Amino acid sequence: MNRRTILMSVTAIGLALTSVASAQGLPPLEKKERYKVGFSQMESNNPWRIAETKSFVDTAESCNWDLITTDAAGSAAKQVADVESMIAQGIDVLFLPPREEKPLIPAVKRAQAAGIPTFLVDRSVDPNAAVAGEDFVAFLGSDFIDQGRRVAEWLSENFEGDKGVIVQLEGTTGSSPANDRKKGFDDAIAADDRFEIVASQTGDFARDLGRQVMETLLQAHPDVNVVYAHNDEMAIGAIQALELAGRTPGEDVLVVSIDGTRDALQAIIDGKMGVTVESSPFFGPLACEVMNRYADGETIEPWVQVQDRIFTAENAADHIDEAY
Ligand code: GYE
Repeated sequence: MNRRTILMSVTAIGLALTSVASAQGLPPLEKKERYKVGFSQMESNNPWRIAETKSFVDTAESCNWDLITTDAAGSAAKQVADVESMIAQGIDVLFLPPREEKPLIPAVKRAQAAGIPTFLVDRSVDPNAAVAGEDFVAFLGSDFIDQGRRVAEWLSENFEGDKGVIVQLEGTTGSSPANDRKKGFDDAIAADDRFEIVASQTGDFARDLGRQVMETLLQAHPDVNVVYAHNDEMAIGAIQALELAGRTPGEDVLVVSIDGTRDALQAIIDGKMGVTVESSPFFGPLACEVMNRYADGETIEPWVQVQDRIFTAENAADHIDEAY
């Protein structure tokens, strides 16, 4: 073999490897001493988001990450731009919690086109527009439909009245947890004919908006006796609105929600809230483990599912010290 044939065979092997990777649609991740990692946070206006970012920052050293974090301040357009800027900075891997299901698709596709393996964390994208295992490596997160279903089942078992008049505070419109927590709850609660959902409106996963929306809905539906909030921050906002209106959460209104924040566990201990189904923000260690498996050449399951606990008056005090 002369030098030219060696070169040609090396090129052929290179081409073959590239075509294997692109046949699977996923860019490979080379094993390295250190990785330049991007984490594109969507906003930092609640304890859940802050705990998630901190989990990535705390994992960086032990996972050999040079970590770049951004904060899109609640704007999907800025989150797309943040991802583009990380691509320009030459990240090896992207961890992305897409604020909404559709607007972040271009960011996912651009990262893939730039050869950057992308893992969606905590929220997913529209499965008709981008597919795990093809357009991005995997989704790491909870089963939101199941979370909504578990809240409905707890409510059905623990509500003592004859008629449950429910107000639902939805998360960010167009986000995967808002879509799925609504679906899981609505489908399951329909099985118990004591309940009626009289209003369902977005509070954007934010405490203050949750409070404002609850104030308005209370005027239209003074007979409400159940509030289902898609996250704890809105549940706490709703409790504030109820108290301001002279109601007694925990006595004349049952408040139920999802996440497991410190304030929610305290509200359960204080008897103001009935249940919160866990949705953990501590993704750093899981992200590290899955990234290393991918770098080792393993095929990653399209959905790396997180198992969630449930917090009620029975166990809230046991878990408040580890809460955020
Ligand atoms: O429940 C909420 C946050 O995407 C699972 O987003 C997450 C949700 C979480 O803002 O508090």
